[in-house]
Amino acid sequence: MAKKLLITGAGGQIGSELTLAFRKIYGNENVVATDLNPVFSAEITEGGPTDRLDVLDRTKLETLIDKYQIDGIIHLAALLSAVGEKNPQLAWDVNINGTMNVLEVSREKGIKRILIPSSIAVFGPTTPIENTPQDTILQPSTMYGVTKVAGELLGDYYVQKYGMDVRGLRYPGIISHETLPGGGTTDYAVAIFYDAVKHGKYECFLKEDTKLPMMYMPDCLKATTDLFAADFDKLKHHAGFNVGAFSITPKELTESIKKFIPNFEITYKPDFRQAIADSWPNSIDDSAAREEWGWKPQYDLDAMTEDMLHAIGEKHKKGLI
Ligand code: NAD
Ligand code: AKB
Repeated sequence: MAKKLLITGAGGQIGSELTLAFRKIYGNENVVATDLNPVFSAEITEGGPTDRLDVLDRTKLETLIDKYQIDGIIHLAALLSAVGEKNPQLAWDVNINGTMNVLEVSREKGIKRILIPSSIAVFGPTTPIENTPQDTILQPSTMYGVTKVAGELLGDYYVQKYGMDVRGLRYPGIISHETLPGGGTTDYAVAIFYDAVKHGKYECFLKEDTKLPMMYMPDCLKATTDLFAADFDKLKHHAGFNVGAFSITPKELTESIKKFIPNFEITYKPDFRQAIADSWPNSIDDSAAREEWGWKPQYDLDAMTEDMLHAIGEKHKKGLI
């Protein structure tokens, strides 16, 4: 079992909270937060080690592994779907070459456990859209999806070829209130809450009936730390576990927000992200994750909405947003 962890891309939407979740379990001093742009919250900076790391800089990765005696890596650094479509070459470079650096350096240095998140973006227009199976067609239509499929295949290859312990899970859209999302297609489901609290209205870049799988951050943190801790011998899959929580359309999310802010108004102005969303599943079959490492989400739509509106409302009252 790995004891000293390094997290790449730790300043992002997920890393900014996942770092603290891992520190709670493994100890503050034992989780090193790194990012290309190492601007972390005070809680992360004051609580434990931080460093600058560009995942394309293999030498620096080696140096940090030696410096902190790292034996586990959570590799979050990536470009997401919408920013990836604006700069596909950079998305390929960071997502593929960054992942190869992490895997190769891990192989050379005998890293005990590596977790690399994947995404529902591995699926595409030819994938069954409802209750998308664990093992199914992976023919994505975005560069982000292409890199995530390759990342899963590489992870599984390193397990088979070198006997390494590489794991990953296909996150749905993650909804949270600490750090803003970094440029994905599911970002509307975060932006809608900020605009609901601040302005009472929101202009959505997806159509009202676009159904996508989503998950609230506390469930994302639990899924990730649970998979990282799971017994290797019980895993039949490795680098790409489906994990589901709830599936929603912008219209359904609006109805949920209206239970708390009755006058909330939404308008729709779909842009290039609509085609990306249309290529992704409506819902996910996560029975393999449930069977192999006990996955079970806790938040449904209304529980998430209530929590999000409360947290963002508090930020608004304090003048932070
Ligand atoms: P994010 O965009 O919020 O954060 C990514 C971080 O990576 C940023 O802090 C950025 O500075 C950093 N980064 C970019 N290039 C880098 C480089 N060359 N070297 C080091 N760091 C670099 O992303 P996120 O939402 O926190 O996603 C984390 C992981 O989870 C990614 O692999 C992503 O594909 C996956 N994921 C996220 C979601 C979601 O809804 N947030 C859904 C599915 C999968
Ligand atoms: C995105 O929309 O790109 C991400 C994801 C589902 O991978 N949130």
